[in-house]
Amino acid sequence: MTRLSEVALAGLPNAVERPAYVRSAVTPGIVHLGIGAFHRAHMAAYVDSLLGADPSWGIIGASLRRPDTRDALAPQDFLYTLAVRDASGTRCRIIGSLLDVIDANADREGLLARMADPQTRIVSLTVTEKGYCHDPATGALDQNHPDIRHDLGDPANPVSAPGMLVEALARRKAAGIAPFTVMSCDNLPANGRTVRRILIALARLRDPALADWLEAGLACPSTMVDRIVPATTDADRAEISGLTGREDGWPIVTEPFTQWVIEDHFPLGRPALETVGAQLVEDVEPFELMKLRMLNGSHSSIAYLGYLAGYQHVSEAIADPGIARLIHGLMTEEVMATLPMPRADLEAYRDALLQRFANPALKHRTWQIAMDGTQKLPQRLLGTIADRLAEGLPVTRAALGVAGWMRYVTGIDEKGAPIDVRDPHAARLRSIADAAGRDATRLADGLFALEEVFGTELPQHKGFRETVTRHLDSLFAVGAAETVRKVAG
Ligand code: CS2
Repeated sequence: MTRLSEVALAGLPNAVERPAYVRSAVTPGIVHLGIGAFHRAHMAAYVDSLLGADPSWGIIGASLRRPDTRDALAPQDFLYTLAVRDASGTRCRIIGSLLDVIDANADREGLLARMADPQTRIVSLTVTEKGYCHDPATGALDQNHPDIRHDLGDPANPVSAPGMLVEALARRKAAGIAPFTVMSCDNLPANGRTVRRILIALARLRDPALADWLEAGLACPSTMVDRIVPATTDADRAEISGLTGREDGWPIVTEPFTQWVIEDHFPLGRPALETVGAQLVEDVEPFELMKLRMLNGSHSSIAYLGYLAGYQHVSEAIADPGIARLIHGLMTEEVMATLPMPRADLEAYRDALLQRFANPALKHRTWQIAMDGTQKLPQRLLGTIADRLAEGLPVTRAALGVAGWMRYVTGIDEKGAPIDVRDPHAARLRSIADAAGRDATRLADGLFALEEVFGTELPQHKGFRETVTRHLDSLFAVGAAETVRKVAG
């Protein structure tokens, strides 16, 4: 079968959408760090929609860890297929906004030079929660993170995303070029403020004058990003090739829904994203809080409890009436009261989420969402819990999500089979779990002591500890499906 490429765009089936602009006229204006599936289904698609009107915002992607995206896309001129899928079928679109992918490990200088180039006006990021090298409970830079220690020792050859950004910004300062705008597109609370705090803290450890320069001129608009993008499978590849008649080294599958809310603060300019469906607003934080607590809080709860109950995919887990009731109740009875939006809007948002989770065509693995729990729990579940406890309100369902995580990280499922627990702190989780065995109190105590996850205040709340421990005990005794039924009512 012919490989997808510029030349092979000719002759694609009519149903396949393709770039509506002359690709050779596109120039790079954006560098994107973390060129994974999410970015390629989200921001790259928005940018693709506007390059016809303004070709100055092409994207240069960068992988900080692995060469696999570059290897897959270079032979096809960095084109790829975005397949939008629901129960009614699959629609394919070829995305052309990605002009190149730099593998940072192979060409660190090339990447830094590209970021320092005046043509680059925005550096955006999807490096996942752990890529920020911060303390998830406080949002502060983790100065003891091995990558940060490396980057402080050898600032010109950074390995972390913050180190890369600060070095590129230092080069711009030295050359008299204004800072690029840093746009985080990760699921972190106040992601703009958070990345700004981290970058300035790191710069200050290197060079106070650099930190002052950034304080004065670095713009980091916050964003709320939303689109569900499961990892691509071999079955996806086969289906997509069948539809396009082209071999694609790494197509992406996603849902029809997409949302992007962006704070409008781009001193060096920005693409007209409002013309292609993004919402540009003054203050993103209420949207972010809503999305993290409603969508991602539900997602993580479904992931841990659903995995333990034996469900491989979100759509199967949410088809279980107990899980559906739990998640409906979590959003309605526990999360909504912590959010500033009108109740009716939140109910409509909840109903749309339940439908999106049920999309049977997506095959979103519970295991995928279960990854990196130590980095995700604070903003997804613990924020809701802290706000409610401060008001003296119950947290039964959210606490079950936390207990589900605790049970999951023991690394042994309900049938006694091993769980592949992926987390930057996997080894610590493992040793806490091994020491506790199936003793719920010991396990909960051991995990509550992880300050970077739970902070210092939450673990002191006796009622919360007891609720989580009781749920955890039940998860050990009767399993996830039965515990969920009991708690969901
Ligand atoms: C998911 C998110 O993997 C996860 O942790 O909860 O990637 C989720 O699918 C997106 O945030 C949806 O916008």
